[in-house]
Amino acid sequence: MTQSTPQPNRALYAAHAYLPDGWRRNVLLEWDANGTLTTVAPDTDTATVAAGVQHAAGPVLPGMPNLHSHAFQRAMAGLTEYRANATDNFWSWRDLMYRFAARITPEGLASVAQWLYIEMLKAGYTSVCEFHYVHHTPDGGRYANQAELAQRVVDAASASGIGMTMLPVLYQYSGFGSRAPREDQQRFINTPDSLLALLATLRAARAENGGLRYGVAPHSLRAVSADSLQALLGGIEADAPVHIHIAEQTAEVDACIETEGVRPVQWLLDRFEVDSRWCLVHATHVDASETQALASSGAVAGLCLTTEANLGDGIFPAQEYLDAQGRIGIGSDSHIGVDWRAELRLLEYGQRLTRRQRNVLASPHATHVADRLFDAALDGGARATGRAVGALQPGRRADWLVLDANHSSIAEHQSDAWLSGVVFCEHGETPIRDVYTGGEKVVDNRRHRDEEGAYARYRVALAQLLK
Ligand code: NGQ
Ligand code: ZN
Repeated sequence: MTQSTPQPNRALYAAHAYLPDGWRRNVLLEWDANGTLTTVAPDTDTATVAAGVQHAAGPVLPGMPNLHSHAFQRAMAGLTEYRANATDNFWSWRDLMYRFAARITPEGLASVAQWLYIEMLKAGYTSVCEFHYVHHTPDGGRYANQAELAQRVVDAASASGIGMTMLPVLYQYSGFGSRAPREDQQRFINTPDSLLALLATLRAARAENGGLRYGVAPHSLRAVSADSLQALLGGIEADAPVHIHIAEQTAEVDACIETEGVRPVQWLLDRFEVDSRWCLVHATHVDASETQALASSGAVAGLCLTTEANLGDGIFPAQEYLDAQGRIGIGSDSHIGVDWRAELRLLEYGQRLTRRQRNVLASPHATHVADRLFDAALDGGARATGRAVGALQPGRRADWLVLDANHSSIAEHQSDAWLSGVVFCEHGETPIRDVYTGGEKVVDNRRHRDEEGAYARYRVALAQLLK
Protein backbone atom coordinates (compact mmCIF):
# COMPACT_ATOMS: atom_id res chain seq x y z
CA MET A 1 0.00 0.00 0.00
CA THR A 2 1.65 3.23 -1.13
CA GLN A 3 -0.87 6.01 -0.92
CA SER A 4 -0.93 9.47 0.50
CA THR A 5 -2.63 9.90 3.82
CA PRO A 6 -5.56 12.19 4.53
CA GLN A 7 -4.65 12.46 8.24
CA PRO A 8 -1.13 13.88 8.52
CA ASN A 9 -1.43 14.17 12.32
CA ARG A 10 -2.10 10.44 12.57
CA ALA A 11 0.75 9.26 10.41
CA LEU A 12 4.51 8.85 10.77
CA TYR A 13 7.04 7.99 8.12
CA ALA A 14 10.14 6.08 9.25
CA ALA A 15 13.24 5.42 7.17
CA HIS A 16 13.70 2.29 9.34
CA ALA A 17 11.19 0.43 11.49
CA TYR A 18 11.34 -2.94 13.26
CA LEU A 19 8.36 -4.95 12.00
CA PRO A 20 7.47 -8.54 12.92
CA ASP A 21 9.76 -9.73 10.09
CA GLY A 22 12.68 -7.52 11.11
CA TRP A 23 14.07 -4.13 10.09
CA ARG A 24 12.25 -2.66 7.07
CA ARG A 25 12.84 0.52 5.07
CA ASN A 26 10.51 3.46 4.35
CA VAL A 27 7.65 2.46 6.61
CA LEU A 28 4.45 4.49 6.73
CA LEU A 29 2.54 4.13 10.01
CA GLU A 30 -1.06 5.34 10.30
CA TRP A 31 -3.44 5.06 13.22
CA ASP A 32 -7.02 5.91 14.10
CA ALA A 33 -8.55 8.25 16.67
CA ASN A 34 -8.51 5.45 19.27
CA GLY A 35 -4.75 5.06 18.97
CA THR A 36 -4.87 1.77 17.04
CA LEU A 37 -2.56 1.18 14.08
CA THR A 38 -4.45 0.98 10.78
CA THR A 39 -1.57 0.93 8.26
CA VAL A 40 1.96 -0.42 8.51
CA ALA A 41 3.40 -0.13 5.01
CA PRO A 42 7.08 -0.83 4.37
CA ASP A 43 8.69 0.28 1.08
CA THR A 44 6.42 3.30 0.80
CA ASP A 45 7.88 5.70 -1.75
CA THR A 46 8.75 8.99 -0.06
CA ALA A 47 7.21 10.89 -2.97
CA THR A 48 3.78 9.44 -2.18
CA VAL A 49 3.78 10.54 1.46
CA ALA A 50 1.53 13.54 2.01
CA ALA A 51 3.04 16.87 2.94
CA GLY A 52 2.78 17.48 6.66
CA VAL A 53 3.35 13.84 7.65
CA GLN A 54 6.04 13.73 10.29
CA HIS A 55 9.27 11.89 9.63
CA ALA A 56 10.67 9.86 12.55
CA ALA A 57 13.96 11.26 13.86
CA GLY A 58 15.56 7.77 13.83
CA PRO A 59 14.87 4.04 13.67
CA VAL A 60 11.51 2.97 15.16
CA LEU A 61 11.09 0.05 17.59
CA PRO A 62 7.84 -1.29 19.10
CA GLY A 63 7.41 -0.14 22.72
CA MET A 64 8.28 -2.69 25.40
CA PRO A 65 5.65 -3.97 27.88
CA ASN A 66 6.67 -4.01 31.55
CA LEU A 67 4.85 -7.05 32.92
CA HIS A 68 5.47 -6.58 36.65
CA SER A 69 5.37 -3.47 38.81
CA HIS A 70 4.73 -2.57 42.45
CA ALA A 71 4.59 1.20 41.95
CA PHE A 72 4.97 2.24 45.59
CA GLN A 73 8.31 0.42 45.85
CA ARG A 74 9.88 2.99 43.51
CA ALA A 75 10.08 5.32 46.51
CA MET A 76 12.34 2.93 48.46
CA ALA A 77 14.79 2.13 45.67
CA GLY A 78 18.35 2.61 46.94
CA LEU A 79 17.30 2.78 50.60
CA THR A 80 17.82 -0.85 51.62
CA GLU A 81 21.36 -1.32 50.34
CA TYR A 82 23.03 -1.72 53.75
CA ARG A 83 23.45 -4.73 56.01
CA ALA A 84 21.01 -4.53 58.89
CA ASN A 85 21.72 -7.94 60.41
CA ALA A 86 24.10 -10.86 60.01
CA THR A 87 21.93 -12.65 57.43
CA ASP A 88 20.37 -9.93 55.33
CA ASN A 89 18.17 -11.58 52.72
CA PHE A 90 14.88 -11.38 50.80
CA TRP A 91 12.83 -11.81 53.99
CA SER A 92 14.59 -9.07 55.94
CA TRP A 93 14.20 -6.79 52.88
CA ARG A 94 10.50 -7.66 52.94
CA ASP A 95 10.22 -6.51 56.57
CA LEU A 96 11.67 -3.13 55.57
CA MET A 97 9.38 -2.97 52.54
CA TYR A 98 6.33 -3.64 54.75
CA ARG A 99 7.34 -0.76 57.03
CA PHE A 100 7.48 1.44 53.98
CA ALA A 101 4.14 0.16 52.64
CA ALA A 102 2.56 1.10 55.98
CA ARG A 103 3.39 4.78 55.36
CA ILE A 104 1.89 5.14 51.88
CA THR A 105 -1.01 7.61 51.54
CA PRO A 106 -3.37 7.96 48.55
CA GLU A 107 -1.77 11.30 47.55
CA GLY A 108 1.74 9.92 48.04
CA LEU A 109 0.97 6.85 45.95
CA ALA A 110 -0.45 9.01 43.15
CA SER A 111 2.71 11.13 43.01
CA VAL A 112 5.12 8.19 43.20
CA ALA A 113 3.24 6.21 40.55
CA GLN A 114 3.01 9.12 38.16
CA TRP A 115 6.73 9.82 38.36
CA LEU A 116 7.51 6.11 37.99
CA TYR A 117 5.37 5.80 34.87
CA ILE A 118 7.10 8.83 33.37
CA GLU A 119 10.44 7.15 34.06
CA MET A 120 9.11 4.01 32.39
CA LEU A 121 8.01 5.90 29.29
CA LYS A 122 11.35 7.66 29.01
CA ALA A 123 13.03 4.26 29.23
CA GLY A 124 10.83 2.88 26.44
CA TYR A 125 8.26 0.92 28.41
CA THR A 126 4.89 1.77 26.83
CA SER A 127 2.69 -0.61 28.89
CA VAL A 128 2.78 -1.72 32.50
CA CYS A 129 1.09 -4.50 34.47
CA GLU A 130 0.53 -3.18 37.96
CA PHE A 131 0.45 -5.94 40.60
CA HIS A 132 -1.37 -3.80 43.09
CA TYR A 133 -1.75 -5.05 46.66
CA VAL A 134 -1.81 -2.09 49.05
CA HIS A 135 -5.58 -1.70 49.22
CA HIS A 136 -6.60 -0.55 52.70
CA THR A 137 -5.79 1.95 55.45
CA PRO A 138 -2.71 1.10 57.55
CA ASP A 139 -4.75 -0.75 60.19
CA GLY A 140 -6.67 -2.73 57.57
CA GLY A 141 -9.77 -0.52 57.52
CA ARG A 142 -11.57 0.34 54.28
CA TYR A 143 -11.22 3.69 52.57
CA ALA A 144 -14.58 5.40 51.88
CA ASN A 145 -13.93 4.37 48.29
CA GLN A 146 -12.67 0.81 48.74
CA ALA A 147 -10.78 1.09 45.44
CA GLU A 148 -9.15 4.41 46.40
CA LEU A 149 -5.53 3.30 46.08
CA ALA A 150 -5.99 1.22 42.93
CA GLN A 151 -7.84 4.13 41.33
CA ARG A 152 -4.95 6.49 42.11
CA VAL A 153 -2.62 4.12 40.29
CA VAL A 154 -4.93 3.82 37.28
CA ASP A 155 -5.22 7.62 37.13
CA ALA A 156 -1.45 8.04 37.35
CA ALA A 157 -1.05 5.72 34.37
CA SER A 158 -3.58 7.54 32.24
CA ALA A 159 -2.12 10.94 33.15
CA SER A 160 1.36 9.78 32.14
CA GLY A 161 0.17 8.14 28.92
CA ILE A 162 1.44 4.62 29.69
CA GLY A 163 -0.89 1.72 28.88
CA MET A 164 -1.98 -0.19 31.96
CA THR A 165 -3.15 -3.63 32.97
CA MET A 166 -4.43 -3.21 36.52
CA LEU A 167 -4.18 -6.43 38.52
CA PRO A 168 -5.76 -6.06 41.96
CA VAL A 169 -4.06 -8.60 44.20
CA LEU A 170 -5.75 -11.23 46.33
CA TYR A 171 -3.69 -11.57 49.50
CA GLN A 172 -5.45 -13.72 52.07
CA TYR A 173 -2.93 -15.74 54.12
CA SER A 174 0.61 -15.35 55.36
CA GLY A 175 1.94 -18.76 54.43
CA PHE A 176 1.24 -22.26 53.11
CA GLY A 177 -1.50 -24.04 55.02
CA SER A 178 -3.72 -20.91 55.13
CA ARG A 179 -1.79 -19.24 57.95
CA ALA A 180 -3.38 -16.13 59.43
CA PRO A 181 -2.07 -12.82 58.07
CA ARG A 182 0.53 -10.86 60.03
CA GLU A 183 -0.14 -7.48 61.61
CA ASP A 184 2.00 -5.74 58.99
CA GLN A 185 0.05 -7.34 56.13
CA GLN A 186 -3.33 -5.86 57.09
CA ARG A 187 -3.35 -3.30 54.28
CA PHE A 188 -3.20 -6.12 51.73
CA ILE A 189 -5.82 -8.53 53.03
CA ASN A 190 -9.01 -9.56 51.20
CA THR A 191 -11.20 -12.58 50.55
CA PRO A 192 -11.98 -13.50 46.94
CA ASP A 193 -15.39 -11.82 47.34
CA SER A 194 -14.07 -8.59 48.82
CA LEU A 195 -11.35 -8.37 46.17
CA LEU A 196 -13.86 -8.94 43.37
CA ALA A 197 -16.09 -6.25 44.90
CA LEU A 198 -13.14 -3.86 44.96
CA LEU A 199 -12.46 -4.63 41.30
CA ALA A 200 -16.12 -4.02 40.41
CA THR A 201 -16.01 -0.63 42.17
CA LEU A 202 -12.86 0.28 40.30
CA ARG A 203 -14.27 -0.77 36.94
CA ALA A 204 -17.43 1.24 37.53
CA ALA A 205 -15.30 4.34 38.15
CA ARG A 206 -12.69 3.72 35.42
CA ALA A 207 -13.94 1.70 32.48
CA GLU A 208 -11.62 -0.36 30.26
CA ASN A 209 -10.43 1.39 27.10
CA GLY A 210 -7.60 1.12 24.56
CA GLY A 211 -5.11 2.09 27.26
CA LEU A 212 -6.58 0.19 30.21
CA ARG A 213 -7.36 -3.46 30.91
CA TYR A 214 -8.18 -5.36 34.10
CA GLY A 215 -7.09 -8.74 35.37
CA VAL A 216 -6.36 -10.28 38.76
CA ALA A 217 -3.33 -11.39 40.72
CA PRO A 218 -3.38 -14.02 43.41
CA HIS A 219 -0.26 -12.79 45.25
CA SER A 220 1.51 -16.14 45.62
CA LEU A 221 0.78 -19.71 46.69
CA ARG A 222 1.73 -18.50 50.17
CA ALA A 223 -1.13 -16.00 50.13
CA VAL A 224 -4.06 -17.98 48.66
CA SER A 225 -5.49 -21.49 48.94
CA ALA A 226 -6.61 -23.75 46.08
CA ASP A 227 -10.20 -22.92 47.00
CA SER A 228 -9.74 -19.17 47.13
CA LEU A 229 -7.83 -19.19 43.85
CA GLN A 230 -10.69 -21.12 42.29
CA ALA A 231 -13.22 -18.64 43.66
CA LEU A 232 -11.19 -15.71 42.35
CA LEU A 233 -10.93 -17.17 38.84
CA GLY A 234 -14.63 -17.91 38.88
CA GLY A 235 -15.35 -14.22 39.38
CA ILE A 236 -13.61 -12.80 36.29
CA GLU A 237 -13.86 -13.20 32.52
CA ALA A 238 -12.31 -16.36 31.12
CA ASP A 239 -9.70 -14.42 29.12
CA ALA A 240 -8.70 -11.84 31.74
CA PRO A 241 -4.98 -11.87 32.58
CA VAL A 242 -3.96 -13.74 35.76
CA HIS A 243 -0.56 -13.03 37.30
CA ILE A 244 1.03 -14.75 40.33
CA HIS A 245 4.40 -14.74 42.11
CA ILE A 246 5.33 -18.38 41.88
CA ALA A 247 8.79 -19.60 42.95
CA GLU A 248 11.14 -16.76 43.78
CA GLN A 249 12.81 -18.00 46.95
CA THR A 250 14.04 -21.48 47.79
CA ALA A 251 12.39 -21.15 51.23
CA GLU A 252 8.94 -20.96 49.58
CA VAL A 253 9.73 -23.93 47.36
CA ASP A 254 10.72 -25.89 50.48
CA ALA A 255 7.59 -24.81 52.36
CA CYS A 256 5.43 -25.82 49.39
CA ILE A 257 7.01 -29.25 49.22
CA GLU A 258 6.59 -29.65 52.97
CA THR A 259 2.89 -28.74 53.11
CA GLU A 260 1.73 -29.76 49.62
CA GLY A 261 4.21 -32.50 48.72
CA VAL A 262 5.12 -30.87 45.40
CA ARG A 263 7.04 -27.87 44.03
CA PRO A 264 5.09 -24.59 43.40
CA VAL A 265 5.05 -24.53 39.58
CA GLN A 266 4.09 -28.21 39.50
CA TRP A 267 1.39 -27.60 42.10
CA LEU A 268 -0.17 -24.87 39.96
CA LEU A 269 0.07 -26.79 36.69
CA ASP A 270 -1.50 -29.87 38.32
CA ARG A 271 -4.51 -28.02 39.70
CA PHE A 272 -5.34 -25.19 37.29
CA GLU A 273 -5.68 -24.77 33.55
CA VAL A 274 -2.54 -22.70 33.17
CA ASP A 275 -2.41 -21.27 29.65
CA SER A 276 -1.46 -18.09 27.81
CA ARG A 277 -3.64 -15.86 30.00
CA TRP A 278 -1.30 -16.68 32.92
CA CYS A 279 1.89 -14.91 33.86
CA LEU A 280 4.09 -16.73 36.38
CA VAL A 281 6.28 -14.04 37.90
CA HIS A 282 9.64 -15.17 39.28
CA ALA A 283 9.45 -18.75 38.01
CA THR A 284 13.04 -18.72 39.21
CA HIS A 285 13.24 -22.09 40.93
CA VAL A 286 11.98 -24.73 38.51
CA ASP A 287 13.36 -28.23 38.03
CA ALA A 288 13.88 -29.76 34.58
CA SER A 289 10.40 -31.20 34.31
CA GLU A 290 8.71 -27.98 35.50
CA THR A 291 10.78 -26.05 32.95
CA GLN A 292 9.44 -28.18 30.10
CA ALA A 293 5.88 -28.25 31.45
CA LEU A 294 5.76 -24.50 31.96
CA ALA A 295 7.08 -23.94 28.42
CA SER A 296 4.40 -26.24 26.97
CA SER A 297 1.61 -24.55 28.96
CA GLY A 298 1.86 -21.33 26.90
CA ALA A 299 2.01 -19.24 30.09
CA VAL A 300 4.46 -16.35 30.26
CA ALA A 301 7.39 -16.59 32.67
CA GLY A 302 7.67 -13.09 34.16
CA LEU A 303 11.36 -12.36 34.68
CA CYS A 304 12.44 -9.34 36.72
CA LEU A 305 16.20 -9.64 36.42
CA THR A 306 17.41 -6.50 38.20
CA THR A 307 15.06 -7.04 41.16
CA GLU A 308 15.85 -10.76 41.29
CA ALA A 309 19.56 -9.89 41.40
CA ASN A 310 18.96 -7.17 43.98
CA LEU A 311 16.98 -9.49 46.26
CA GLY A 312 19.29 -12.49 45.87
CA ASP A 313 16.65 -14.74 44.34
CA GLY A 314 18.55 -17.04 42.00
CA ILE A 315 18.86 -17.64 38.27
CA PHE A 316 16.11 -18.91 35.99
CA PRO A 317 17.08 -21.71 33.53
CA ALA A 318 16.51 -19.42 30.56
CA GLN A 319 18.39 -21.43 27.95
CA GLU A 320 16.47 -24.68 28.52
CA TYR A 321 13.17 -22.83 28.78
CA LEU A 322 13.64 -20.75 25.63
CA ASP A 323 14.86 -23.79 23.71
CA ALA A 324 11.60 -25.51 24.75
CA GLN A 325 9.73 -22.55 23.12
CA GLY A 326 8.78 -21.13 26.52
CA ARG A 327 7.38 -17.60 26.62
CA ILE A 328 9.06 -14.84 28.63
CA GLY A 329 8.48 -11.21 29.40
CA ILE A 330 10.29 -8.75 31.64
CA GLY A 331 9.31 -6.54 34.55
CA SER A 332 10.94 -3.88 36.68
CA ASP A 333 9.10 -5.12 39.80
CA SER A 334 10.70 -3.23 42.76
CA HIS A 335 12.10 -0.58 40.37
CA ILE A 336 15.66 -0.74 41.58
CA GLY A 337 16.16 -0.05 37.87
CA VAL A 338 13.62 1.05 35.24
CA ASP A 339 15.21 0.01 31.96
CA TRP A 340 14.23 -2.93 29.76
CA ARG A 341 17.66 -2.83 28.14
CA ALA A 342 19.23 -3.66 31.51
CA GLU A 343 16.71 -6.46 32.13
CA LEU A 344 17.54 -8.16 28.83
CA ARG A 345 21.28 -7.65 29.30
CA LEU A 346 21.18 -9.19 32.77
CA LEU A 347 19.11 -12.11 31.50
CA GLU A 348 21.97 -13.01 29.16
CA TYR A 349 24.75 -12.09 31.60
CA GLY A 350 23.38 -14.39 34.33
CA GLN A 351 23.79 -17.23 31.84
CA ARG A 352 27.26 -16.13 30.73
CA LEU A 353 28.54 -15.81 34.30
CA THR A 354 27.25 -19.20 35.44
CA ARG A 355 28.20 -21.11 32.25
CA ARG A 356 31.39 -19.25 31.35
CA GLN A 357 30.22 -18.94 27.75
CA ARG A 358 29.11 -16.12 25.45
CA ASN A 359 25.90 -15.50 23.49
CA VAL A 360 24.15 -18.28 25.43
CA LEU A 361 20.60 -17.19 24.64
CA ALA A 362 21.09 -16.94 20.88
CA SER A 363 19.33 -19.57 18.77
CA PRO A 364 20.02 -21.04 15.32
CA HIS A 365 17.29 -18.73 13.98
CA ALA A 366 18.23 -15.64 15.96
CA THR A 367 22.00 -15.55 16.20
CA HIS A 368 21.95 -12.08 17.76
CA VAL A 369 21.04 -12.51 21.42
CA ALA A 370 19.51 -9.04 21.73
CA ASP A 371 17.15 -9.66 18.82
CA ARG A 372 15.98 -12.98 20.20
CA LEU A 373 15.38 -11.58 23.68
CA PHE A 374 13.74 -8.39 22.41
CA ASP A 375 11.32 -10.39 20.23
CA ALA A 376 10.56 -12.81 23.06
CA ALA A 377 9.98 -10.08 25.65
CA LEU A 378 7.75 -8.13 23.26
CA ASP A 379 5.61 -11.14 22.48
CA GLY A 380 5.40 -12.53 26.02
CA GLY A 381 5.06 -9.09 27.57
CA ALA A 382 2.19 -8.23 25.23
CA ARG A 383 0.39 -11.46 26.13
CA ALA A 384 0.84 -10.72 29.83
CA THR A 385 -0.84 -7.32 29.39
CA GLY A 386 -3.91 -8.88 27.76
CA ARG A 387 -3.88 -5.85 25.44
CA ALA A 388 -3.21 -5.61 21.69
CA VAL A 389 0.33 -4.27 22.00
CA GLY A 390 3.88 -5.43 21.27
CA ALA A 391 4.17 -5.17 17.48
CA LEU A 392 4.02 -2.63 14.67
CA GLN A 393 1.02 -4.24 13.03
CA PRO A 394 -2.48 -3.07 12.06
CA GLY A 395 -4.86 -3.69 14.96
CA ARG A 396 -2.18 -3.19 17.60
CA ARG A 397 -1.80 -0.12 19.75
CA ALA A 398 0.24 2.70 18.20
CA ASP A 399 3.09 2.39 20.75
CA TRP A 400 6.71 2.83 19.66
CA LEU A 401 10.12 4.28 20.38
CA VAL A 402 12.29 6.36 18.11
CA LEU A 403 16.01 5.73 18.52
CA ASP A 404 18.69 8.39 18.22
CA ALA A 405 20.55 7.24 15.10
CA ASN A 406 23.54 9.38 16.10
CA HIS A 407 23.94 7.74 19.51
CA SER A 408 27.40 6.22 19.96
CA SER A 409 25.86 2.77 20.68
CA ILE A 410 24.54 2.45 17.13
CA ALA A 411 26.01 5.19 14.88
CA GLU A 412 27.78 3.79 11.79
CA HIS A 413 26.52 0.27 12.57
CA GLN A 414 24.48 -1.81 10.11
CA SER A 415 20.84 -2.23 11.10
CA ASP A 416 21.36 -5.88 12.09
CA ALA A 417 23.56 -4.67 14.96
CA TRP A 418 21.25 -1.93 16.22
CA LEU A 419 19.40 -4.02 18.82
CA SER A 420 22.71 -5.40 20.09
CA GLY A 421 23.97 -1.85 20.54
CA VAL A 422 20.78 -0.75 22.24
CA VAL A 423 20.69 -3.71 24.65
CA PHE A 424 24.35 -4.40 25.40
CA CYS A 425 26.05 -1.00 25.17
CA GLU A 426 25.97 1.32 28.17
CA HIS A 427 27.43 4.56 26.89
CA GLY A 428 25.97 7.66 28.43
CA GLU A 429 22.39 8.79 27.95
CA THR A 430 19.70 6.46 26.60
CA PRO A 431 19.58 5.91 22.83
CA ILE A 432 15.76 6.19 23.10
CA ARG A 433 14.79 9.64 21.87
CA ASP A 434 11.01 9.82 21.39
CA VAL A 435 8.19 7.64 22.72
CA TYR A 436 4.62 7.33 21.42
CA THR A 437 1.66 5.63 23.12
CA GLY A 438 -1.70 5.31 21.41
CA GLY A 439 -0.25 7.47 18.63
CA GLU A 440 0.58 10.34 20.99
CA LYS A 441 4.12 11.58 21.40
CA VAL A 442 4.55 11.51 25.18
CA VAL A 443 8.36 11.73 25.21
CA ASP A 444 10.01 14.20 22.85
CA ASN A 445 13.80 14.30 22.65
CA ARG A 446 14.13 12.48 26.00
CA ARG A 447 11.68 14.77 27.83
CA HIS A 448 8.24 13.69 28.99
CA ARG A 449 5.57 16.35 28.54
CA ASP A 450 4.83 16.53 32.32
CA GLU A 451 8.27 15.77 33.62
CA GLU A 452 9.02 18.86 35.75
CA GLY A 453 5.73 19.01 37.66
CA ALA A 454 5.63 15.26 38.24
CA TYR A 455 9.17 15.19 39.57
CA ALA A 456 8.46 18.06 41.95
CA ARG A 457 5.40 16.22 43.28
CA TYR A 458 7.39 13.00 43.59
CA ARG A 459 9.98 14.76 45.73
CA VAL A 460 7.31 16.17 48.02
CA ALA A 461 5.82 12.68 48.42
CA LEU A 462 9.23 11.13 49.04
CA ALA A 463 10.19 13.75 51.64
CA GLN A 464 6.90 12.99 53.40
CA LEU A 465 7.51 9.24 53.32
CA LEU A 466 11.03 9.55 54.65
CA LYS A 467 10.22 11.97 57.44
C1 NGQ B 1 5.99 -8.14 46.74
N1 NGQ B 1 8.13 -8.60 45.81
O1 NGQ B 1 4.85 -8.57 46.79
O2 NGQ B 1 6.24 -6.93 46.72
C2 NGQ B 1 7.12 -9.13 46.68
C3 NGQ B 1 7.69 -9.38 48.05
C4 NGQ B 1 6.48 -11.34 48.98
C5 NGQ B 1 8.97 -9.44 45.18
N2 NGQ B 1 8.77 -10.68 45.30
C6 NGQ B 1 6.72 -9.87 49.03
N3 NGQ B 1 9.96 -8.99 44.46
O3 NGQ B 1 6.80 -12.01 48.00
O4 NGQ B 1 5.94 -11.86 49.97
ZN1 ZN C 1 6.30 -8.72 42.62
